[in-house]
Amino acid sequence: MTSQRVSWKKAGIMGLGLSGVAAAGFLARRGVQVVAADSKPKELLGDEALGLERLGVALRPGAVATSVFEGCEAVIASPGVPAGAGPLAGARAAGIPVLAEVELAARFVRGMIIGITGTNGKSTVTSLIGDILKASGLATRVCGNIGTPMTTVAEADLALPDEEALKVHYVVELSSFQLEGIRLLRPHIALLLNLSPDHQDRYTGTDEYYAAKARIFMNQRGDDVAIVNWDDPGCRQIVERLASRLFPFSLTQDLDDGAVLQGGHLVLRRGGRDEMVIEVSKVPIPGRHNLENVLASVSAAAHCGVASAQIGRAVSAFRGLPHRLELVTEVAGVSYYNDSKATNVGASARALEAFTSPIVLLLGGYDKGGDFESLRGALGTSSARAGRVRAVVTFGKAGDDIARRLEGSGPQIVRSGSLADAVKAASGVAHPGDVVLLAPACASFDAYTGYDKRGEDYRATVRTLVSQTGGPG
Ligand code: UMA
Ligand code: ADP
Repeated sequence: MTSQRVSWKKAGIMGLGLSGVAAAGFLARRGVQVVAADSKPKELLGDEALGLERLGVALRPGAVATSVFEGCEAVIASPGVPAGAGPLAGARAAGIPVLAEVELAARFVRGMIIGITGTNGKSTVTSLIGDILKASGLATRVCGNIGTPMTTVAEADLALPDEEALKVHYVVELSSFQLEGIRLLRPHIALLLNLSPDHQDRYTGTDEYYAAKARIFMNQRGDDVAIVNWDDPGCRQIVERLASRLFPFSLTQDLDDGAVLQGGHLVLRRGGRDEMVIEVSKVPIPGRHNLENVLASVSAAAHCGVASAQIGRAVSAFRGLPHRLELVTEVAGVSYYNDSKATNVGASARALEAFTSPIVLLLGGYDKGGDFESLRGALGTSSARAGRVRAVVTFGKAGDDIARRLEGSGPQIVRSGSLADAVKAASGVAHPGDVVLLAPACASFDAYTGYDKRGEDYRATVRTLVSQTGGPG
């Protein structure tokens, strides 16, 4: 195996989804003997996973023995496999390092790594930074948790000569699950966007979850940059022990050095000089949280050497990602928004801030241990947004539990069954001029394979309303 940092003859792969298939193929094509396990039975594995056998990968589907990785020199764990899973525990007990797929990839890339983490906004920021860098002509690869395994792009770049490879910018979305398994991965620019409780079905508490996020900074050195949300107390606390240069961003504070909001403009302040990047009114993605995302993205692009005017142009051309506060259509004067990617309470709370009209909020799905009571403040009559949420419609597996936990918080609570039932119920309680918002604060896995499928179902259901009412508007 050809890398200064990897010399394995035999390696294990745990989980044969996107990351596992990419990592297994990468290693097998480089002559490593690979054992790849997945708790699914063979008939449920995808064609890509089954195709690995042609590369000589030994597949171990179904009930996976704790000793399955015996004799391996490393195991690449897919992010969705909990650290305590038997085969991973077995590997660790045998002294075999358990690493993330992004760690494997990072050992082979020669360019600059821009790593993005935080509870919410990662994909938006990853994609916006990617757009800005591409628009300015830099060689850019967008990868990681956003959907393209980093190993896939790293493998394609192995063919580049050094002079080109050194110029590549890897914009990598990093989840807490991936960061758990890094050892040497060192982002030259690391972004921490925000911290709020999430994935409490996987961690023992928020401390453990936040500690996983903080690992993004652990290998940074003095000449690296840490871009951090200065309005988020949890983020500020984490950076107390930084080895790299801090570049904070804030919508509320006047920083000496950093990215700030000033006089209706997003401004980069460096070495006592202010550079206007874009007027707030020209930022095309809605909500205050997206201004934070833009501040974070322009900070990263500026540290890659992109000029402020060029950054501003690329930001104004950004259309946002599907399933994030996306307007589906208007039916009978009611605007239907799809924020299916709001899979935790923090994202749903921020989505509410994006509207001035009364809202009918759709909550429900697969509960990851969400603190729904913390939404009571945002919904309640005692809050500054009194009356803004007209009704909450709950749906899916967690629906009844959420309804119970929000009972008496202010708005009308309507219990429903499926997402389609919820849309129907919402259309019954919404008034013309209202917003119906799917920002469910839960994962989708009770009824869908992912947030995207749930968002597509929501769009389709809303469009059925259009045909029933005889057209939009
Ligand atoms: N599996 C086991 N044992 C287990 C759990 C899973 O064998 O205990 C197997 C499953 O049967 C399946 C495979 O592992 O065959 C799935 O692996 P995975 O869940 O790690 O998913 P991948 O397809 O490899 O996708 C992962 C990320 N998924 C997760 O973190 C859950 C993708 O992020 C990411 O895009 C992809 O790697 C490429 O880097 C998705 C995600 O939901 C979008 N991320 C979470 C989020 O954003 O909240 C963190
Ligand atoms: P991630 O990749 O971290 O899940 P996304 O950009 O996909 O982030 O957005 C996920 C959800 O969080 C969406 O519902 C979106 O509207 C919301 N969101 C985006 N940026 C922020 C932010 N900075 N703070 C809070 N919520 C956000």
